Amino acid sequence: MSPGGFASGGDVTGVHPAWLPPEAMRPIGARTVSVHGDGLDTVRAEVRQACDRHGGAVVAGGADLVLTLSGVDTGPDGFVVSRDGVVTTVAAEDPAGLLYGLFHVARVGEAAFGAPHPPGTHRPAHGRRMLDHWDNVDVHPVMGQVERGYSGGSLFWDGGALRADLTRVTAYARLLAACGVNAVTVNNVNVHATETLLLTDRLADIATIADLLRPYHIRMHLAVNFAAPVADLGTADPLDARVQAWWATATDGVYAAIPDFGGYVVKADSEGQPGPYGYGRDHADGANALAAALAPHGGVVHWRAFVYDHRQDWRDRTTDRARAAYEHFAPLDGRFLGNVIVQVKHGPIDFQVREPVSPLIAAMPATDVAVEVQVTQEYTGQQRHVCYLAPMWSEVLRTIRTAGPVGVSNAGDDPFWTGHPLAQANLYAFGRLAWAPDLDPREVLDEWIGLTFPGTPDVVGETLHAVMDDSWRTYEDYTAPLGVGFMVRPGHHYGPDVDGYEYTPWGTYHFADRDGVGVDRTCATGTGFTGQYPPVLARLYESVHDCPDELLLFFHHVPYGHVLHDGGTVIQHIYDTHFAGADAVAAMRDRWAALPADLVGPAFAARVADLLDEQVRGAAEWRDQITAYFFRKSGVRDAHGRRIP
Ligand code: GCW
Repeated sequence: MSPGGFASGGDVTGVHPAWLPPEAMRPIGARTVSVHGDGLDTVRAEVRQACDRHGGAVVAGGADLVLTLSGVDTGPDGFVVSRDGVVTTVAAEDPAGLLYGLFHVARVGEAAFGAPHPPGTHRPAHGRRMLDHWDNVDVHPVMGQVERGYSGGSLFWDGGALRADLTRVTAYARLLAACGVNAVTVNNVNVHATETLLLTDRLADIATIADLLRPYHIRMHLAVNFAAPVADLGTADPLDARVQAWWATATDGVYAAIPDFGGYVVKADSEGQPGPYGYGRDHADGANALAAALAPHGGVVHWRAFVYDHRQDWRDRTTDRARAAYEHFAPLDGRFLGNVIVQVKHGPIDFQVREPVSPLIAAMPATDVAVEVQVTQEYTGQQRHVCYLAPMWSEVLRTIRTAGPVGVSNAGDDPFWTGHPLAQANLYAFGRLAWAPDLDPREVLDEWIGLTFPGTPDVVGETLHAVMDDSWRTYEDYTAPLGVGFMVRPGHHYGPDVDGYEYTPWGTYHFADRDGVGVDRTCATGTGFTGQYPPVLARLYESVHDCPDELLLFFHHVPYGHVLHDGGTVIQHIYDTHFAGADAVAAMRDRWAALPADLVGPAFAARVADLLDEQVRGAAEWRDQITAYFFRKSGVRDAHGRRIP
C-alpha cells in the first residue's frame, strides 16, 4: 500500500501522511506487548490499535515489548529503554514519559528489537515545549482565519465558532506528542474582541479543546488581551488592586474549567496591542499582575519581548528596531515574578531568514527566557517554497540554554496539515529540537522521512535530503544577501520588493545607495546595537573585518567593492548567490520530478511538484529584482557577464 493511502495521525480520512501513520507502528504492532501501570489509557489504546492492524497481541506477561510505569529516576517526561536479548523494556516514572517512550520505539523501529543493550535514559532538555497558534476565532478582515497561516483554515476555529468536527485536533495532538510538544496555545497573540472573551464567556470552547489535548499530555495555554479588564473596570492598570482582583477571579474561573491549564501568553505594547505603557507602568508590572493570578494554580505567563516602535521616521537614522527588545526588557531583569517567562524572538528583528541571535537572550540572567521561532514560514517562503528550518533553529537552540523554545505553528486544516507537504518536517523538527537541541538536523529529517514513509526504498530519503537539506541556505541565497532582510512586499510579505519597507514607519533595512549597502549598527559610527552583546560577540560584530560574512550587512554599511573573507566583493556575492540560488531551486524541481510518484503517494507528489514550479518562478523573480536593483544602484557589472534585466 502506498503511503498516500494512509490516514495519518490516527484514522482521519482524506488527510495525507504526516509522521506516524499506522504503518509506522508496525514494529510495535507486530509483536506481543504488555503494559503495566495506571493512567496509561492512551498508551494502551495506541498499542491495541497497532496490534489489531499488524497482527500482534496485547498480553499480560512474557512479551516482546514491556511498557511499564516504575520508579525509574528520569524526571518528568523521561523514559529508559533497555533490551536484554529477547525483551525490550521501556520504563518511565509518569504516563507522559511512557507515551514518549512508546513513540520512541516507533521511531527507532526494528532497531529497538535488535542487539541487547543496557538501559539508556532519555530526558527532554526542556520541561515545556510549546507551539503557539496565531488562529483567530473570527475571520479577520485582513489576516483571515489564521494570521500568517499558509495551511488553510484553523484546526480549532471556523468563522467565529469552535469547529463542529474536532477529530483532527485529536490527530494533531497525537502528532505533536510523537515529536515531543507538550504545550499549545490555540488563539492569536493579537487578541481581537471575540478572542478576548475566550477567557471568560467562551471558556467552554477552550475547555473542550483542552480535553482533546490532555490524553496526549499537552497542556492548554491561552493568549490574552492585556486590556481584558477594561470592559468591566474601565482600566487595566496592573498596579490597581481591582485589576489584580479581576485577573485573580478570571484565572480561578479558567482553572475551575481546566485544572491543568498551563497559563497565559501576552503580546503587549506591540504593533497596536494594549499594554502597561498605557498606564505609565512597565512590562514587569504588567507581567507580574497576571503572574500573581496564575501562581496559586501553578500556571505561567509567557510575556513577549517583541516590543518596538512601528511608527518610526525613516529619516531618523538613530532609531534602530534591532535595539528595541533589549532596551525595553534588559533593565527589568530581576523584577519579574518566578512564573514569568520572557518570550524572545530568536533574532533582534523579526524572524528573518538570517539574523544574529537576539542579545536580549543573554542579558537577563535572573529571568526565565524562552526563545521563539517561526515554524510558519512567513518570511521563509510561506509554505510555497521548500525551506527546511531545522539547521537555522539548531544554530540558536544548541548554543543557548533557556526555559524552553516556543514555535509559531504552521499547521492548519489543509489535507497535508501544512500546505506544503514538506513543511511537515519543520513542525516535526521543532518538537524534536525542543526535546533535544543537540540533534543533527539531517538526522531529524531522516526520522521524519522514516516515520512518514515507512518501508519505502532509499530513493525516497535520498530525494528528500537532496531537496531539503540545504533549502534554508538556498532560500537565503536568493532572498537575503549577507544579512539584509525585509526586502519583501509589505503587508503579505511574499515575494521581492527591495524598497518595500525602506521608507515606511516599520523600520529601515538596507540603506542601499550608489556607493554601498548595509546598516551601520556599530558603536563607533552607527546605531550602537553591537554594544548590546556580551564583549566577545560585541567585538566580533563591531569589526568590519571579523564580522562573519553572512551577517556583514546586518552590522555594517560597506562599499559594493568591499572584499569578503572568501576574496569576492559584496556586489559580486549578491549576483553570484542570486544566480546560484535560483539554479539550485531548478535542480530541486528536477530531482523531485525524477522520484516515482507512487513511492510517496500521487497526491503528495503532485502537490510538491506544483509548489516547486512556483518556487522556481519565485526564485527567478527574486534573482532578477535583486540583481537588477543592485546593478542599477552600483553600476557594477557582473564579472561573469550574466544577463541582469
Ligand atoms: O512578524 C510579525 C508578523 C505579525 C505578527 C507579529 C508578532 C502576530 O507579521 O503578523 O503578529 O510578527 O510576532 O506578533
